[in-house]
Amino acid sequence: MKEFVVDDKTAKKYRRKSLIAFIIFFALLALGWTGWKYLNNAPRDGGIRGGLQKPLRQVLDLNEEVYSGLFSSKRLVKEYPRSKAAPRARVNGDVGLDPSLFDSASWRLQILRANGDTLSLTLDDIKQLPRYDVVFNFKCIEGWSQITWWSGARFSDLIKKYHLEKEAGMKYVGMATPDEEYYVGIDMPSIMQPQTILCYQLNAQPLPMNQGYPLRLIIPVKYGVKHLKRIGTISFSNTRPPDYWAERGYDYYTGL
Ligand SMILES: Nc1nc2c(c(=O)[nH]1)N[C@H]1C(S)=C(S)[C@@H](COP(=O)(O)O)O[C@H]1N2
Ligand SMILES: [Mo]
Repeated sequence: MKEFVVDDKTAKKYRRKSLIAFIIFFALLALGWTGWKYLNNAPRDGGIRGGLQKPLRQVLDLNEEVYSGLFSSKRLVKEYPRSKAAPRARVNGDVGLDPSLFDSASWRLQILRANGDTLSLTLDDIKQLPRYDVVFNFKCIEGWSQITWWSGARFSDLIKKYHLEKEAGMKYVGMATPDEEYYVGIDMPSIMQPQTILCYQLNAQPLPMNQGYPLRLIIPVKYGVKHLKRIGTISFSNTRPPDYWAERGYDYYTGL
């Protein structure tokens, strides 16, 4: 049997290599630890529970700058045949949907105009606008997606019909549930995109209560968080309106 011998020189070489590997390992560990401590102690942006660490928010804001710069309202989200739509759409999120606090008879869509007036619309007013159907892959940041079929009126048609051009010249739209428990802020190019609808039907049936009856937002260029169920008020502004999930540390833009 042939014995495997390691000469002194080789042994020395490997001892040195191991030592260097250990030094690098501990240096990286220390660097990671310092970085982690730095992030944890960094000032926060002041949302719920103090909000998100500022360096992390800066990364999200940079994402927004890049993605909103690339955004084109001419680019359409992929649509599918109705036969591909799930017969039972998944239900997720019930903030602002307490059925005991909702009176469907007195519901109106309240649109706050730039001049301070409020435009108060019924569901029939919305149904007067041209109907638009969209079947698309609905994506939630929690990691699921589902092809679903929604119908309603294009947000851009509402703007035209009610002469909200001045309002549409602003940077953001804010929406809130009637009880103001859930609220979103959306950039104007995304809400004016032709597939964004004020939606009153799912699978050609009135919206179920837990999916936003009587009217919800469907905005295929965004993740699920922005598809506010049960719209109570719509407002316009040049500064970011409050946003439920952004206040809890999520991305504000949440574009797809
Ligand atoms: N009023 C209200 N709207 C909401 C939510 C909510 O909790 N309350 N959750 C959002 C989230 S996270 C998702 S994924 C979608 C889910 O819509 P669905 O229940 O029709 O699937 O609604 C969005 N709109
Ligand atoms: Mo979601």
